[in-house]
Amino acid sequence: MNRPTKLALAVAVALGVAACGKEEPKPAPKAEAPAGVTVTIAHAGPLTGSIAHLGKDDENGVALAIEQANAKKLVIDGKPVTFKMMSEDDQADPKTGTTVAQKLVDAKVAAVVGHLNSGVTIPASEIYNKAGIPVISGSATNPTLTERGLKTVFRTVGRDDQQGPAIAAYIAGELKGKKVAIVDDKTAYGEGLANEVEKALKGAKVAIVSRERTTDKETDFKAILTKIKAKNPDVVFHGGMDATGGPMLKQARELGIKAVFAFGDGACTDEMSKLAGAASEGMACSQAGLPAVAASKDFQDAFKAKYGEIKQYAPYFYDGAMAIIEAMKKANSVDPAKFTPEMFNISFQGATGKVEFDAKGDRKDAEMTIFRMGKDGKIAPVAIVKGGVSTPFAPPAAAPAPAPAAGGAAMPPAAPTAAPASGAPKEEAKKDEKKK
Ligand code: ABU
Repeated sequence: MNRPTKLALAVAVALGVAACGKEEPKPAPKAEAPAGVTVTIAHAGPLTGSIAHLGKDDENGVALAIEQANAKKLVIDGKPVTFKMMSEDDQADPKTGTTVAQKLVDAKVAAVVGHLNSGVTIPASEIYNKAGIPVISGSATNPTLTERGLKTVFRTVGRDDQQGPAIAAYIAGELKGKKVAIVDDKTAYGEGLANEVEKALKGAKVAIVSRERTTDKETDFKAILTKIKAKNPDVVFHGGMDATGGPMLKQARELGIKAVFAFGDGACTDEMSKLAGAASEGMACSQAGLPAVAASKDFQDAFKAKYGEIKQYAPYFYDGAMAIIEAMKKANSVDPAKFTPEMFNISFQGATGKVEFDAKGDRKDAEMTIFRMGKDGKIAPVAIVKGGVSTPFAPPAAAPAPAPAAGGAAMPPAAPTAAPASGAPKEEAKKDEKKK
């Protein structure tokens, strides 16, 4: 095409467009995706110090719950929700715990899964309650936590007034304790549980020959152990964590104390065999919930693949985070003022069984487990105590196969006639004198 012809064509096209008043067609506007929201769920617990191994386990449980919830791409109130975790170290210290609580409130987290220690969770929960933020612990067992009428406080484990009678019945029954020495670490958990055990043992006409006190920071127990040795008890109960329980048990054997040692959940860990060595073999302990080996297979597989062995409370912290998310779904809101009341109405199959809360915020139908430490340095469940009834624990493989439930049902305990766990002492099903 020569130049004049090209020019004429361009002019003609321009005139044509102008005459029709038309422009180049634009692509049709896309439907706008609703803006997503990011919701922060906090974890708080001891991430440094002598029980950091337990705090980290809890944090991992919360992280796994959040990761799985995000994978489901939840939509709440019409908006895609992304959860993120903010985790803070309370150093197992009540004062640091309240500072952490204020920090989390100021950060406007939607909920807190924590703390580990009763003595930290109780004061911290006052701060969360004032701010209208729910808090749920997977380990704090002191009854006071849920006895103050606060409608924002929950726990996925049982209480020490359930756990104390359970381990006391084991001490009086299976261990045939006639003379028992009791020690506590002066924390809300340790002292409270020791008091419950003492009360239940006295009710069973067992003599308390010594009542000693230490602290959760102590490392040398020789002075109190020397006093205990003079009383020649057949069982020693310590209300404290594994960080004190392990060294105490080791030092007791070094002093020639032959009594069986018994503990609550704070010292009911495999860590005891690392801290006490061979002295830990045969120790008895209780947990205020089902053992980790009875947690749902889905949970165990996912947790172990990512974090390794479950140390203690991870399934309970996982269920704590799941409970918060369930309440948000039920309320169709991520606003704590709207979803917190729904915590009392949720019901779901968690890693630790059916999760429901009573009017106080306590776990409904909490089950207590009794363990013994084996030669292999691992605690093995020997009995489940529920509603005051003790049933021998059967490993999940021996239990009747449950119908699979969404989220993975926890394995039920064996029927009362089932065989005891291998290597565990023989256990007879029996009724506790006190039904809780
Ligand atoms: N339940 C034992 C450890 C946590 C606490 O209650 O302090």
